[in-house]
Amino acid sequence: MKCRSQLNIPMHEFAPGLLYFPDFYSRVEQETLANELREAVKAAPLFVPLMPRTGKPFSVRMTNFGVLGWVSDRERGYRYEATHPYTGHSWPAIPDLVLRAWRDTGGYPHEPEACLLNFYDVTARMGLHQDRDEAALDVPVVSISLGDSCLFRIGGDTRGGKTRSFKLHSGDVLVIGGASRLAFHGVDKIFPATSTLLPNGGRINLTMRRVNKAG
Ligand code: MD3
Ligand code: FE
Repeated sequence: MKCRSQLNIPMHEFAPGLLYFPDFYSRVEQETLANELREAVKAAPLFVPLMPRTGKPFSVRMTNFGVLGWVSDRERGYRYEATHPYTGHSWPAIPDLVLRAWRDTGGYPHEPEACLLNFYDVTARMGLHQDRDEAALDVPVVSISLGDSCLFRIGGDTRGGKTRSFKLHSGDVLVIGGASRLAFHGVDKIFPATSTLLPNGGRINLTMRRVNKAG
């Protein structure tokens, strides 16, 4: 397997375990990705997850690819499921071009089980949260941004601590592992009309994860 040091991909370490790969995907690759995602979303339509207990809807719409997908509803809360909550079908496969980011940046020798797609219209946000629904908390999360730029915020392992903000742009890849894996993070703002990739605007974020240990 070729690792990042053999591929000479520019990278900045924003914080321990938080690796930033600006413009990982070229414009042509981003267009291919957007077209592949459009097809996959026809098979696994975007849905609005609901908060556990309160049933409050997320402002972000979601779907998933891979063996397992992240879902949430009022009664059963956050969890990974093998099938789409409305169609009942297995999630579509993770596109190869998406897997390339995992293989070239994540430094983990096994394939991801889950790929969550978050779609933000220009008014959507994601509040500060930790990602801890995975048993494999030692494996990095690999995130791909497409479409309009956003303001991403990340803090430490406790709520209410100091946070830092970064802009993420279309084609960028972020790897979150090590000391950053349990950091609180969120998306404060989408910057409208900052990309021409998605004809109707908005932002797509893909996050690939290992859910279960080993394998
Ligand atoms: C930092 N997504 O899906 S991606 C999520 O842009 C999520 O849609 C955001 O937070 C988005 O859970 C942020 C970057 C990211 C992903 C996972 C992380 C940052 C993270 C896990 C731990 C710490
Ligand atoms: Fe998250």
